Amino acid sequence: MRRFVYCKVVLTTSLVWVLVDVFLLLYFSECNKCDNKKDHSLLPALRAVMSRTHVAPGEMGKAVVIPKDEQEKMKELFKINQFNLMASDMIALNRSLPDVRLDGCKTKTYPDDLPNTSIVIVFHNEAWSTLLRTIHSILLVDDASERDFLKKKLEHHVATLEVPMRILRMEQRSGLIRARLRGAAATRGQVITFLDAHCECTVGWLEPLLARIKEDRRAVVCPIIDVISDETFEYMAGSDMTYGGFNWKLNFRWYPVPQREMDRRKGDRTLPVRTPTMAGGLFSIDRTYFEEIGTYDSGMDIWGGENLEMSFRIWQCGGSLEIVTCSHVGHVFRKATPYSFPGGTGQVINKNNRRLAEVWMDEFKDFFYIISPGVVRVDYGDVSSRKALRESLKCKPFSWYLENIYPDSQIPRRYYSLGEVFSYTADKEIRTDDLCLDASRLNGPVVMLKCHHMKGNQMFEYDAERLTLLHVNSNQCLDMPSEEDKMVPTLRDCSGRRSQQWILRNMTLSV
Ligand code: UD2
Ligand code: MN
Repeated sequence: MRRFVYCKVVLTTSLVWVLVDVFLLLYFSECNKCDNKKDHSLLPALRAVMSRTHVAPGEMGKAVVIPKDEQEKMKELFKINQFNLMASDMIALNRSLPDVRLDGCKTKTYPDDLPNTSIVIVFHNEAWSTLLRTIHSILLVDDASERDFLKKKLEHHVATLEVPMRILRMEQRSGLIRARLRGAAATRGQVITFLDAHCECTVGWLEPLLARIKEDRRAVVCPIIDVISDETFEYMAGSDMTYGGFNWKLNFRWYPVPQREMDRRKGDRTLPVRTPTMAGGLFSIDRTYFEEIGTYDSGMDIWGGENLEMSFRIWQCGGSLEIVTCSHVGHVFRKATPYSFPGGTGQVINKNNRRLAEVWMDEFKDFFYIISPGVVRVDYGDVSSRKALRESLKCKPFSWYLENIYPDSQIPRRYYSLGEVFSYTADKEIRTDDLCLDASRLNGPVVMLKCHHMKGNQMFEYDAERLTLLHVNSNQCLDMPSEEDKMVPTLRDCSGRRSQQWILRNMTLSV
């Protein structure tokens, strides 16, 4: 079944018309559980909460606490979407949220002739209240300015608007990547803004995104993603001091913004952060640039991988990916997925990851294959058209990306060897993902600890003739485990014994 929601909202500010095309690309499968109208009257819970707080639940982004006697029902309802549906349903669709921006953002001004944007929201079995709150907050967003006449007056104006909405239904479950492609193809705005279906936009979220694209059409921009608690729907500001990375398993991860990026911005935290990767759900991109850079890989199924694929592609092919720290949008982060993955979760994600590794990562894909050995058996289909895209856009190699965009990556740009388990890096660490072999005691066992990049206890010197790994700090050699070491490799005085000889595989640099 296909259903598309299209709604067009025209908002006026004093000087400009802001045109917002809101597209909702919906996917529904036959599903009885997703009908939230089934018998779960919220009245008792609502009354209890309101009598305690005197304000409507969730206002100003506050947590909703469900009374004790409703908690059984709450737990039941949680399973439908993997978030607290009871709390969500109690919160107004246009609840108020705190202004969580940095002070320096509140006084920024933007050009009057910002590009307009279409907003594409794909969803599969989304809850009614979270979806509507997403749409509603988009409308609120556009009255983002702090001018008085844009408050009550505009609210009344919006209430009188005829909001045409188009709903497209995908014929079959297509996954978020192909659903977004479908939505994007139907947009007419100068910019496309993608959102998940359980978001809440805060004051002033859109202008800084559009302004950055106006400055540079090859900038792909993300807001700071604030956290809406899956348990209480409390709204919590995300940090401007984290940016996107990934580990050897190709999981997206947040990491602290490194000093070099703070320095580049001369310490001004209101300036966009250049981020190696994006979370994937919330971003704006110039519509023609989206086409030019190869939209998405339509060979990817259901969920996962498209965010890294797009991140690598943007950087390697001449664009930039940024977190615009003056823009805040909330998102309900869930601990588990509420919907099925036809074909199996692992299978789907591994297939998508293989596609991106094969096309974009060059020899560095081996880090992914080494940490998840089973993956090489997953069929990833045909990637020849994506390789041709990379060719035609004359994109840079992955080593360039690691060196220039993501030098703090868990994947070392320079390494001597990549064996069955570990890599031996140019920094002389013996490393797997973000863990390094570490020894702190003479004659002691080695352990895996978080890599600290300070050499010290994590530095091993390889001697290619004697085949030894010398732990420089202790001047001892890495020795094979024996019974009494409980099978853990140990440091011992260097003796030249066979048990101290290590062969590094696939040497790429000479030690
Ligand atoms: C994150 C992203 C998400 C996507 C995903 C990797 C954020 C906040 N979210 O996971 O956008 O990049 O990583 O793929 O950055 N959906 C469909 N059809 C499906 C499955 C999902 O339309 O078959 C919709 C779903 O209803 C939601 C959106 O796609 O609106 C993203 O799915 P999610 O919320 O489960 O993903 P999330 O936030 O865990
Ligand atoms: Mn989501």
